[in-house]
Amino acid sequence: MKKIITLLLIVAVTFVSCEKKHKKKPSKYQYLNQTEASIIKKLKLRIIRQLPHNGNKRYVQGFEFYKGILYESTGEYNFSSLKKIDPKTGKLLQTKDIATYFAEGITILNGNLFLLSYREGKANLFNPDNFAEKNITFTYQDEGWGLTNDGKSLIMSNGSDKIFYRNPITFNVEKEVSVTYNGNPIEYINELEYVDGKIYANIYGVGTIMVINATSGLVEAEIDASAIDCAQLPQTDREAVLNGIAYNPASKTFYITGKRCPNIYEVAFDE
Ligand SMILES: [Ca+2]
Repeated sequence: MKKIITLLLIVAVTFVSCEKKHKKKPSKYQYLNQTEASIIKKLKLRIIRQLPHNGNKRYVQGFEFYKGILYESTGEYNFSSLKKIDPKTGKLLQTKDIATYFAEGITILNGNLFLLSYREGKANLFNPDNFAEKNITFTYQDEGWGLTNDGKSLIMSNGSDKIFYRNPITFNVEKEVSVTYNGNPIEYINELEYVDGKIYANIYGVGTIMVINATSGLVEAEIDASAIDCAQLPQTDREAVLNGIAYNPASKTFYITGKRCPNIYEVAFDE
């Protein structure tokens, strides 16, 4: 489903039906919605630096910093991989091919690298230092899309408007948060990055990053990232959509890229 080009045209904000819109709500909810709408900030994306996105496996599904190294997972059957990238130069430091399934999001927590799969319903664990498999597999329902963590729980998306908090020992769902923008559910939530109580989320097929309150699911800010539209670059195609957000705590900057994007961008988000 993620390969359907028409999704590029879908606006991710799913408005409520007319029936629901005309349903009378308690006044306090009307007030809350208005308040919420008024406080959604528009942040500006500022490009600090551009570096090459190397290798022939670049269908990005996961992007995260760990010990000063940029980690990436890529998807598609026969093109799935785990990679370590030097964030200063873009040089590939290590690549491990994932031969048997369509890899999805990654995150590293408690010394384990968790790797989701798209439709295989399993998450596998690796040693983040050398990519050795730990032979531990968790299973889950539905599709696997993005993954991040808040230092305690794994935080996972599945292409819907829901974000799932999972226990890193048992993989059980501890909490489910619905993401809303001005009271309306936002679907196609893809790659994730947790930073200081906020979840930065790529919305699949849309050049927008939503900044979500990790507790309430309310969108608090949005970032127009259309200036970094990899699909417009000559080396790519229309599937080269924005995906991949990694926060570097050392520089306090974000690294973002896209599926098959030839570049990685170090950026900041300004008010
Ligand atoms: Ca990420």
